[in-house]
Amino acid sequence: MEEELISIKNSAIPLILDAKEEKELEELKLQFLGRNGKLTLALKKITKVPPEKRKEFGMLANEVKEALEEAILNQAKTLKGSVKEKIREKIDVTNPGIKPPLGHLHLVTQAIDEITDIFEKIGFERVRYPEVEWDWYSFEALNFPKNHPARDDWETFFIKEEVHPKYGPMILTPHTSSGQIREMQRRKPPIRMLNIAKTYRRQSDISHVPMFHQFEGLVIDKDIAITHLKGTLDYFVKSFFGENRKSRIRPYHFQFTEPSFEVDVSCGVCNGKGCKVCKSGWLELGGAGMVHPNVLKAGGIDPQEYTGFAFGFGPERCMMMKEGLELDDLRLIYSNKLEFLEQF
Ligand code: FA5
Repeated sequence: MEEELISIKNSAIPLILDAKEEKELEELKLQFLGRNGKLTLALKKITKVPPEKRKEFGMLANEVKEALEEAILNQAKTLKGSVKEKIREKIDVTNPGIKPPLGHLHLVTQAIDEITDIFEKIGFERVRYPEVEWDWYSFEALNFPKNHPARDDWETFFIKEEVHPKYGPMILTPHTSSGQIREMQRRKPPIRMLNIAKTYRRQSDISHVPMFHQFEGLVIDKDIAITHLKGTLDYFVKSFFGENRKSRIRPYHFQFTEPSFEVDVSCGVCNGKGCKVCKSGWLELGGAGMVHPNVLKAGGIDPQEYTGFAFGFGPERCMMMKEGLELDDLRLIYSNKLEFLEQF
């Protein structure tokens, strides 16, 4: 029986040293040391060895087992080394490496950064308020009575949550105007707020995305008038779109501003004369107006003492107008298509 152990050792070692691949080595390991391997089966025969010889048999068995394991380990190291050597032979280490491709900021992030810089220069402070908001901040405090039909224009996503006795249902902010009230609650005038945030509406078509951004400006101080609003809009339009561009305000209706306006920027192609791109000479930017006295009251500010203006635009649309982009589908902006994104 001892001879059997020695013969296993003598046959296994040359095979191990001859193995050319790791797989072959694995197979040899199984063949000799596996559960039904030759050595394992031979060891089981220890019960047949006379008791006085068992110790000696055991020692020899261990010796053979260790020898095989060590040979396998060494051969594995040798094989790894030779693989590395082969790779080294193929690679010319003096060649310059391949640079991993570098990404860049998304075009909407670029627009947001630029807009922030423009407004910070004239003292606006960028703030952020919750994306998941109470109905009260988005509607009621903004002078929309409960069940007012104008609420339908902000096609709102509702969160399945308990309705708050004062603040009503929980929603995803459909516009950044909710930040007006939060800002008034946070500090006393003078206020110059720039609230840029994600906004959500149940809209998805070629000119609407369900998640977009808005930037909301709010200025509250003593004697703030429409001229301040118009001056701010002109400053923004010239800084963002170019020195030769103009802004225009048209009468409109929002619940939370009085008077309210729609804001346009003169077309960059025809400079306000009217062309194929714009038709009227103007492109629509967003909404604006003088803060409604009821909104000031809801924010804890005395409308007898203070007045203010607000505006809310979409950076996605601003970016498209600036770049002169005529996207067939606005949803492309958030499609993660590299061919599109790499252009900006
Ligand atoms: C508002 O949301 C008002 N809160 C704006 C405002 C603020 C008025 C302060 C007065 C004072 P409106 O629903 O028009 O207004 O949205 C403003 C801008 O958001 C639009 O001009 C557009 O640029 C952008 N916008 C609205 N819905 C979408 C949408 N689904 N996808 C992409 N952009 C959108």
